[in-house]
Amino acid sequence: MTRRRFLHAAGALGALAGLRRLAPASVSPANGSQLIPDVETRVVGSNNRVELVIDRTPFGFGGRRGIATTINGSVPGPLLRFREGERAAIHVTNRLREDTSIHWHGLLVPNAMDGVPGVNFPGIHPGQTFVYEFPLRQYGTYWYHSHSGFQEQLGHYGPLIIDPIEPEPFQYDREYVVMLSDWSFENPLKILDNIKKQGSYYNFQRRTVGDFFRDVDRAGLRATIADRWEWGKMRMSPIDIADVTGSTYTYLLNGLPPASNWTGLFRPGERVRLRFINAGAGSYFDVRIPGLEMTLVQASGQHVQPVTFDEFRIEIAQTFDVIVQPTEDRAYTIFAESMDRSGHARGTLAPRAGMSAEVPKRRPRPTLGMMDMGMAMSMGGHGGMSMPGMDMSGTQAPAKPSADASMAGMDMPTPKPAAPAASGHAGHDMGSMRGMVTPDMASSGGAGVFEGTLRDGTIIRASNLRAPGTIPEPVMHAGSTHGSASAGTAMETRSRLSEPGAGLGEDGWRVLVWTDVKRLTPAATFEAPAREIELHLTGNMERYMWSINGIKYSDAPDPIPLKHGERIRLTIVNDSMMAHPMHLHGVFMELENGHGPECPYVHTINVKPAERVSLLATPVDPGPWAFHCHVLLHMDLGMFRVFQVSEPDGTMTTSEGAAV
Ligand SMILES: [Cu+2]
Repeated sequence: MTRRRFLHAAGALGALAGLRRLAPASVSPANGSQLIPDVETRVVGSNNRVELVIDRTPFGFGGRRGIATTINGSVPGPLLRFREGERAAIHVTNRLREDTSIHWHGLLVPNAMDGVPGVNFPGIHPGQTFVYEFPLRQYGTYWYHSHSGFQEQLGHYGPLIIDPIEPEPFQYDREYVVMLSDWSFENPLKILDNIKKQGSYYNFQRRTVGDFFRDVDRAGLRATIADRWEWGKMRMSPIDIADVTGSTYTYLLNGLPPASNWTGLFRPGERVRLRFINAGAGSYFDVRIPGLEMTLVQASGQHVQPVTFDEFRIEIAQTFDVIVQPTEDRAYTIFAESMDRSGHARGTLAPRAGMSAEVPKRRPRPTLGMMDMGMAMSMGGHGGMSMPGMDMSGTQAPAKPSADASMAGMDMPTPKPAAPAASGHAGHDMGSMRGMVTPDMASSGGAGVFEGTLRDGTIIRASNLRAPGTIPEPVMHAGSTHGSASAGTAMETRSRLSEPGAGLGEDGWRVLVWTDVKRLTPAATFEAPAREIELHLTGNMERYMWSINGIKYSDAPDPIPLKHGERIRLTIVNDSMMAHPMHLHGVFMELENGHGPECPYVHTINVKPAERVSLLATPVDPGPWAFHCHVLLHMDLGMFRVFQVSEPDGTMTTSEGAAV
């Protein structure tokens, strides 16, 4: 009997709970009032019936108390575990005083079971029970969360695993879910209020006068002033890495703050599978386990070719399954720094309970660079997509003398009359550069034949020029800046899948990047898309506005129509200065990372500042499907759209059956 078969057989009997519990017995109630789920949700009988109750429960640590929105009384909610090929029947009862919902993140479910209020169903009203029933059409590590209000920020999320029918192509001896999240004792409405009044409210790590003189030393007074002026004009700061930070967040690992030290046990030499899930409402994590290398085996729940590294950045709403093999009889720290370095989550792998290892110091906060502003041009017209020597996203980026040099060396079409130069850089200052962008430059990327623009500005093209699975060419931005809803439109957008991201890659460690990830089995048929749909992510950090194509979802943009079974290329262009983890419901997307038929499947993809990401998809399940940023506040404020997939006969219906 293979290990997996054994696991499933045992699971059906409700045994082996120790393997499946989120928190091992070593994490005891002595840690205070944390709501540790201590019982897995059992799969009962042959119909996989699960009962979930959404309620409000007192929650606290470190002497502070709040009220969490809980699922069966815990944060995170219970681990749900099913088997591929079977059906799930999940009864969700709402004991809150407001509506609730559950969305099954990454699962391919019938539209009416997707759980997005106002898109797929009315929501679950107080006192109601809603039954989610769907076939389990896939294997892997996923999670579930509320799609109502700010409940996700308040604890309404949990892990979900579907064991595969086929044997897995890798071996392991034990496994743990490692669910990362962010908790605040502030009401999410208060957080939003604070940040709307002042975009930098939670950013205590502002640049100082000392930083200014340091940059003057390095880059000279003129370049430093130009840089500061440019950032100010963009209503951004180069340290706007995260908008809600450790000044209000406590970062949790399996529901526990760092001091509680969640611990997973191992015997030296065992292979341990860690199912990382980022359930943060607004936080990216940079994860490493000093002393251990990690091997990626699944991403977004799907098998990938093994790739080994020392550190990875987990995007919000993403899942990565890694295998580690600790051989020594000692403890290892699982260290998950928030991307902006304002805090960390932490846990331990140890041979015995109660052990701990050194907790690394957090690194200095990263700053954004010229690349993030879409200002680092393809030099000399070579049009290279990856410019390894030009990565200026490191900590010293804005002050590097080479930044100025790169601007001077740009190969540009004939300049149009420029905006008034503000820094006296005689045409080479960045402000005038943006003035040079013209609409006719927009199509120079050669992505395909322009077909038209939807009313909300979504661009539709026939897409038959670029081979499927290839990386997008850099593209100059069109003249439109998406209006007042968008500040600091990136001048040039390009693929950044080969870059580890701001603040990573300078420690001498191997960092996972998306161009390293290939699906395990190449696609048997890998067709070119018939159409390309291009959306621009837009925002204004100072006014804390977020939108797509400059239009908020509350301004009622039409659904974006898709045909059942059509092959599309979805191109997401980030015109803002912050990263956005974009999630499309109802379909797996194939990330075009240069590997053709080995492009990996994803349900969520991070789009870095000034990045252009393209994905292939073949939507099949009819109905309206949500597409949104997974930063909860960005979604709430309008970075949200609906894609409407037609019935096989071409008609459009909503999940309630009404014609659109
Ligand atoms: Cu966002």
